[in-house]
This record gives sequence, C-alpha cells and structure tokens, in this order.
Amino acid sequence: MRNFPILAVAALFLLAACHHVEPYGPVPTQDQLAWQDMDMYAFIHYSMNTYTDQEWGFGNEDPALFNPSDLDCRQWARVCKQAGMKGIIFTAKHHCGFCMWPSAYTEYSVKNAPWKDGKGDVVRELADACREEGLKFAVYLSPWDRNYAEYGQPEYITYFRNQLRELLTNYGDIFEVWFDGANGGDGWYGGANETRRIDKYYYDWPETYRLIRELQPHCVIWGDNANRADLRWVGTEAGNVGETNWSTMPSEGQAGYAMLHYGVEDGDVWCPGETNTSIRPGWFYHETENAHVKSLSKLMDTYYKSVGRNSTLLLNFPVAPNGRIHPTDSLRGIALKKMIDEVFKENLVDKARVSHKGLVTTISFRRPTDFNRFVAEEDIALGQRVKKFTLEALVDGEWQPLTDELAEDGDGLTTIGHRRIICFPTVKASKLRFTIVDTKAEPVIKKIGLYLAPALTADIPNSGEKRSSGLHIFFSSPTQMLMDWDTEQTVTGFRYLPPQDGTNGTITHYTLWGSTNWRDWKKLASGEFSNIVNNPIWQNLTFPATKVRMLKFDADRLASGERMGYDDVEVVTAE
Ligand code: FUL
Repeated sequence: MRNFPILAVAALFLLAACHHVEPYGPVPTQDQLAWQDMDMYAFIHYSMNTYTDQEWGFGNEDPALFNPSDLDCRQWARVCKQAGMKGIIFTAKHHCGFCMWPSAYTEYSVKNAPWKDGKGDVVRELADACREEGLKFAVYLSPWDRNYAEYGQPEYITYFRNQLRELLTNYGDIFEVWFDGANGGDGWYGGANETRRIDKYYYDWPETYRLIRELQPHCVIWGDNANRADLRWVGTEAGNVGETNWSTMPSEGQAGYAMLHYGVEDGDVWCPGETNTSIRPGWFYHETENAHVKSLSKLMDTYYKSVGRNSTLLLNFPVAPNGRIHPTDSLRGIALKKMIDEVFKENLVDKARVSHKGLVTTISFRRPTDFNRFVAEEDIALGQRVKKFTLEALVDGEWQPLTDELAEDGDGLTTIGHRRIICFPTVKASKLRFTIVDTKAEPVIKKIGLYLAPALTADIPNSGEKRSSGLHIFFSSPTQMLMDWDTEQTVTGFRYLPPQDGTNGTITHYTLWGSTNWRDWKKLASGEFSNIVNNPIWQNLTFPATKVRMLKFDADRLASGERMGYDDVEVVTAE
C-alpha cells in the first residue's frame, strides 16, 4: 500500500477525507507521470522535405540537396525553451527514409550530403543543444520507409531495429519514441517504384517495445493504434482532444477515432493522450505558409484544448531551408509562453477561504472578484476518477451556472484528470461553487485554481496575400474541375482545401494544367498531397508565373469515394 501525504497548503488539498486513499483502477507508471508533468514539448520536422517543399518525400530525393547554410540546433533549442517547451522530439528519419544521423546501416543519410562534407550529425547536435538548454530529447523514427529496397520484407524490420538501437544508445537519455501511424503505400523502394501494403503484424511491435525498454527503461512509447503503448494519438492533428478525456484504454484491439479522442472510461490500461499539432498548417517548412503561422489566440485555444483537457501539447516548429526556425514561428511560440504565464500568474484561490462539504467545494472572497478561468487537477497517481462536475458563481446574491465556452459536445463539465481548465466569460462573483456530481471512486483533487485572463488584444496579423477574383468553377467529370476567367491572368500558385467533414472525395494525387485557348494545355504541377487525410489543411502548389485563361485540375486519385470533393480552391496571381 502506498502512503500519500495530506498537504494542507492553500489551493492544494484532498477532497477525500483525511485518510490514506487506495489507488483506483489503472494508474500511471512513474515515467508516464513524469511525461505528463512536461505539459508542453516541441516537435521539430526537418528533413529532405525541407529542400523539396514536400510533406512526404518519395524516397528518391538526392542527398546532394541537403546543404543548409546556417544550420543551428542551438537556435532551435533556445526558441523551444523560451516557448515553454520542456523537450524536443526530432524527426531523425521521416517517411522518405533519409537519416539525419550517419547511420551505419544505410547510405541514405547526412554522411552522403554536402553539409559538413558528410561529417555532420543533426541528431547529435540537437541532443547536445537540448542538454545545454536543460531540455529533454526524443526521437521520431518513421516505421514507413519509402527509400529502403526491402521495405515490406522481414529484412526491413532488422534494419529498423538496428537504427532504433543506434538512436537509443548513442545520444544519451531519450524521453519518448514516436512511431508514426502512416504506413505502407507507394514509394521508391530502392528503385522498385511501387505500392507496398503491410499488415498490423508486420512490425511485431511487442518485440520492438521490449528493445526500447531494455535500452532506455524510462522512455515512453507513442505507439500505433492497435498495439497499446504508453501514450496514444488523439485521433486528429488539428490540436484538440475531447472535453471528456479518459487516460484509460482497453489493452488490446484497434482504436478508432472516438476511442483515441475521448479515451475509454472503463479501459484496463493507463494510456494518456498526446495532442500533436503544428504551429503552421503543414509539418514541414513551406515558404507559402509564412503568412499562415497560427495566431496567438489559436495557439491559446490549442493549449486550453490539450493541456487543459488532461493531455500534453506536442507543438511542431518546422525548420526552414537555411537551418533555422523562421522568426515568425519563434516569436509566436514565445508569445504563447508569455500569454500562458500572464493568464496563470495569480491564483485567486490563495486570497480566498476554501470550505468543503461532501463533494462540494466553496471558494469565498471577501469582496466580489473578477475571474474567467477555473483549473482542477486530480492526483492521477491514484487513478482518474471524476466523471462529471458543475461550477456556479454567486453573482449579486444569485447562483449562476458556469459553462465551458470552448465546449464542442454540450455534455456539460466532464472529466478532470491531470489538469482541466474551464474558460468562461469574466464574472464578478463573491463565491464559486465546485461540485463533483459523478465519480468512479472517492475523488482526490490535488489543486484548484481561479484566474483572471487578460483580454487577448495582441494578435499579430499575418501579411496578406493577393488572390484572384472573378474565377468561375465548373466540373467536366467527377474527377476534373475547370476554372476560367473573363480575362487572361498570370498565375503563380493554386491552393486546394479538401472536404473538412471526412475523407470522401479528398484528392491525394493531382495534375494541374493551364491554357489560354482550351486546346493547348501546359502542365503546371502534378504530384501527391501528402498526409492530406490526417491533416486536411490547405494544400499549396507554386509554379513559375504562367499566363492562362483557364485551369484544369485533375483528381488522379481519391482517398475514398468516386467524385472529387473540395471545401475551397484559390488561385494565386502575380501582382
Ligand atoms: C503524420 C505524418 O504522416 C506527418 O508527415 C507528420 O510527421 C505527423 C506528425 O504525423 O502521421
């Protein structure tokens, strides 16, 4: 039996009566607890894609392209530190297979790039920079490898584990390993240029997990959706987890969106959700997205919907081709940290009287006080217990219910877990009443907080873009969109926003043509919209300025369905 100290400091108390409380249901390991306490850490996406302006490389990109002029891992670490990130997870190998460290098991790595005459090691430089800044370090190693000739065969699994061993033995402590769920499909595969499918047994994850435990016993594993690891994806890359968010999951079986997004109340293992999203629309750097770095209010919203919903926030900063994080992204990240500090700088509960009666906690102020944020934290070391609660404010002698203004599902206030933040419009109240109305076992609340967030007036505008007007759109077939104007235009780009309500009609492979006379068509762009299913954001095509009067957009392949779908398209024209 464990003993838990009953602390009686303001804002830190147990709702349970003063006795030892037994753990209830699945509980986190010490490593899962330490991971959850990190709250926010960074992803860094940087690879060959940075030089080919892609989200997914095909695997045949030339290592000669990797020659950054100014690669500075210390700059990345400094930016992440100032943005409040407690660690960095780095794309040591993305789907293209190019290794950012000089692996002994492949020629497709930095050792054959012109950067530092092939003597460089980005993983090493970043691991060292993290240590200097007091950040933890972790690796993303893509299981899908579009370069490797034997991908799909047992030989590849040996190769993959050899690489994992290199990363987990040569670079100090690793706090997490991230195995991307995107797996199998078309690729270069040593020149085979074909589509390869794999099944869920291919990787034999249990064996790989055993290797990780042996090499890095304190590392947490972010796993695929069928083999339960230490952490789970939250089912979206948009930057939010469910308001109801259980850290428990069934130990076995494929998890669909709902299980990933909300967790499973009666799950038999502890498997908390990690919310991953990028500070820009894409994961890799694209110059066309420089004006689309997320606003401070969007980032705050993401924070409330991840860290404030019993999750962590894994926020991606892409590195630009010069080898540095772009100034817009770094300033925005730092602004996020400043705003979080500002919102949570003073816990008003410290100035109030706190009383408990059963499952009702009342916070009383000497005089009416303004607040707009409520925070509660369960002692999750004892398990996650609270199912439902209410908040009421006493305003001018009347109790008013407070609701979550960021709520999406209308179920009221549900789970708490590691930390729950409820946002509501400012009230001036003399009391706040927090009532736990449904719980799996005696609740153990270790902290409550009330705060007054300042109004967010400082959103930094992104520079505008010029888009064409007077564009007519029609379809000549279920997979071909035609666009024309009344007058000739000089076009330099095309943007496609896939359907936002599901994958039906989402275009994964495309060709875009331009013409001035409907007869002679010039190919302006063709290829793959990588990762469009998991991250259905604006897709940006750029090409040399071309005079056209009409455009033809062919859906060469759809993710599902028969008819191309779109929520919006835009054509970018020259000044
Ligand atoms: C996805 C990948 O396919 C993306 O390229 C990116 O790495 C993201 C974090 O995970 O599944």
